[in-house]
Amino acid sequence: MTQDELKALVGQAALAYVVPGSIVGVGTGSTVNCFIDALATMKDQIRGAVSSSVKSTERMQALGIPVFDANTIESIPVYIDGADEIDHSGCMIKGGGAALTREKIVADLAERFVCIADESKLVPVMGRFPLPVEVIPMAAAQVARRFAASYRGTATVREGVVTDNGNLILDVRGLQITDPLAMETEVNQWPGVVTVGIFGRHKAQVCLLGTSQGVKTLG
Ligand code: ABF
Repeated sequence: MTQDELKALVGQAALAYVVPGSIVGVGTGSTVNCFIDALATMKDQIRGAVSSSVKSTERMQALGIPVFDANTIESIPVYIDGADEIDHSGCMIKGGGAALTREKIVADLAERFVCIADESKLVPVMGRFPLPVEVIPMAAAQVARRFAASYRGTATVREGVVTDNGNLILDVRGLQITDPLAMETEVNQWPGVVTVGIFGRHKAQVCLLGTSQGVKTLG
């Protein structure tokens, strides 16, 4: 099966985790786009969605799915989102789509995080995918220096990208993220860091992995 077919498979499979009558937390990326398209087939069975990006909002609104302001919601049963890498404990690297901040905000509203990904995303140790970090523009150089000093990482500004929140993305290469929680906690404290793309505190409780043998459910 092609990677796109695997994404469609898990996007459809995620419908099983949608609670009828609820507001659904919706992530960002090409795999989530498959989920959004599948969700539209049951839009009359949900109240609507809360979105993690302008792109996902626009896709859902075009399909007739109501999108709610996160500030009007106290909690949601489930958040469905993709990942750039996921390890066997459910920790993830996210942010390849530059939506990591709002993704983490919506994940924080959810009782359960269901990650949907093709099998290429499952790794023993994260770090091969460059770690995205959303930063306040004036702090980009200093945060890059901190990654070099603390983790021997090489951070570069993602060219041509401004996030939905008006910030920059650093992509950090050369990392071996053996303790995701520790790195997430440390980097979060650096001045100018808005969000680090390690989802350790907000890891996935369930991962639907698209494989050539079908959907594997981890967790
Ligand atoms: C999003 O899913 C991002 O955090 C991550 O970069 C992306 C993965 O995108 P895709 O499904 O297109 O591989 O949540």
